[in-house]
Amino acid sequence: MAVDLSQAIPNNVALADDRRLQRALEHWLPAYLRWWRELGPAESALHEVYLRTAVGVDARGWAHFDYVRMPDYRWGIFLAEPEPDRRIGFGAHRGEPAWQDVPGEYRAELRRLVVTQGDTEPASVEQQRRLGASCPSLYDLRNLYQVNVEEGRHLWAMVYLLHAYFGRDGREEAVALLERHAGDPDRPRILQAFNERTEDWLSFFMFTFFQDRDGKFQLAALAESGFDPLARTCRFMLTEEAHHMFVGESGLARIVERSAELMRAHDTDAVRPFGGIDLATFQKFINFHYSICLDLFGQERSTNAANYYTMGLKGRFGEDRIGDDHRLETARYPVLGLAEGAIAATEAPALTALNERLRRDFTADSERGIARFNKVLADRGIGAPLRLPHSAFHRRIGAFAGVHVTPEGQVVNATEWQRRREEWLPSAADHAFLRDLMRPVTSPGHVAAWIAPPRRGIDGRGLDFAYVRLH
Ligand code: BYC
Ligand code: FE
Ligand code: FE
Repeated sequence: MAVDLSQAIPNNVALADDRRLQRALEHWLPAYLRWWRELGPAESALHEVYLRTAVGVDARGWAHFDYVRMPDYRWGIFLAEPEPDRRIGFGAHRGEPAWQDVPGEYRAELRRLVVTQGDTEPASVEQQRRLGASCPSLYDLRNLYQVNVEEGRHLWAMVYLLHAYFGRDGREEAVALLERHAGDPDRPRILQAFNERTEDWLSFFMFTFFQDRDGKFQLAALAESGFDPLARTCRFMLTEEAHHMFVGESGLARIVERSAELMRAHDTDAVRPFGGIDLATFQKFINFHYSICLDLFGQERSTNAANYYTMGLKGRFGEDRIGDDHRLETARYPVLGLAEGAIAATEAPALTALNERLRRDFTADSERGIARFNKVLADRGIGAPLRLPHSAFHRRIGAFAGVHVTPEGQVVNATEWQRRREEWLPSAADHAFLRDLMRPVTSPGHVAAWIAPPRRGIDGRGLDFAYVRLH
């Protein structure tokens, strides 16, 4: 399916052949641009940013780099190529042809999944709005903006589905996606982690490491959907998600590298006086971001999740690589819960435990990243101290909401929790320290002292390349 770049809305869904849909989306476009101007990256409208723009859905279509002013970015609608004769891979409809339209009986559930997914995309842009003012380098600033425009495109992806397949209520939902805002007390974003603040670059890299990884797993589960347009949209979004996680993982690895150098040079863990971020602070940010992201998977036992699966709307991560019946009517899965004041595993029906299963896949993937940070430390002679906290730590959704659990998995009372909270989670003083530390570095080739330079540039460019021309 050819990509049509001549249109106001670049797309590979033959939008020009569907005048009504095209007009509806062109009507939504100014509202989107107003939102970008008001709640997108602050004071960025005139900057020329060396961005990658999708001009096709294969690997080659991804190779287009040029300077772009972000309001002129070509946000488009791109679905992965259709798979001939695709069949539904799981649930009650397993083996039936994938749906090219919304099955009427599942319309409400599908719309809800699309809206929840769509809500997170602009939320993240809002959360990251002010980071440009404290960027550690032009290279990093460009990466922030690349992530932002792609999250904007992910919003377009979901808005396309709402407009094309959900009629009038879809159009209303598309408007509402621009009316809820991250952290707005009256109209917050749907999922709590998308209402938190992302004020400094340690938080940004943690966000792209953990929260975009939730994106990876949720999108992978939706990429299995029997509703083929959703599956194809998510498959293309996953190619963008990989870059977001690269930004997070490499950013955090560079911070750890710099901290390790300072620890060696000054023979101390307390590197703040030398302009670095101490590992104790780094660990607290891991604890915070990992725990709020665990909440994004929903409750350990969820009839919603069971229904989505049985209906064929949302599968498991790597569904076709799993060697079972893909219906799960009788299968069991271990789930953690609280029994007589202690954390214990019990067996639950595998269908209701699907959120928990996806969460575990996410944890395993996160562990691999943490191991890489520990390798950076080990290579510099520092023992492996970074770790993920216990999955019951600092939870607001599910079996451990309202229970106080230490990062080691010890249940404690409220007094003990309050007394030790700042040992485990970022404090106001930690945030103030980072705010103070992070002053903008905007001359080409220069990098802030709290982070090591990147290994290599973007698109074969050097580290002293002007990745953003500031205006
Ligand atoms: N916060 O049965 P349960 C991304 C609600 S990130 C607030 O367990 P379910 C991105 C739940 O709605 C990926 N409420 O829920 C990353 C339900 O409400 P009702 C985003 C929550 O449906 C970075 C009730 O609690 N995509 O793309 O099984 C940058 C019962 O819970 C939360 C998706 O999430 C929460 N954390 O699971 C940019 C995929 N958790 O029915 C972008 C689509 C649960 O009682 N969403 N609740 O009113 C889903 O698949 C599901 O909605 C969830 C929740 C997995 C989120
Ligand atoms: Fe996204
Ligand atoms: Fe992302």
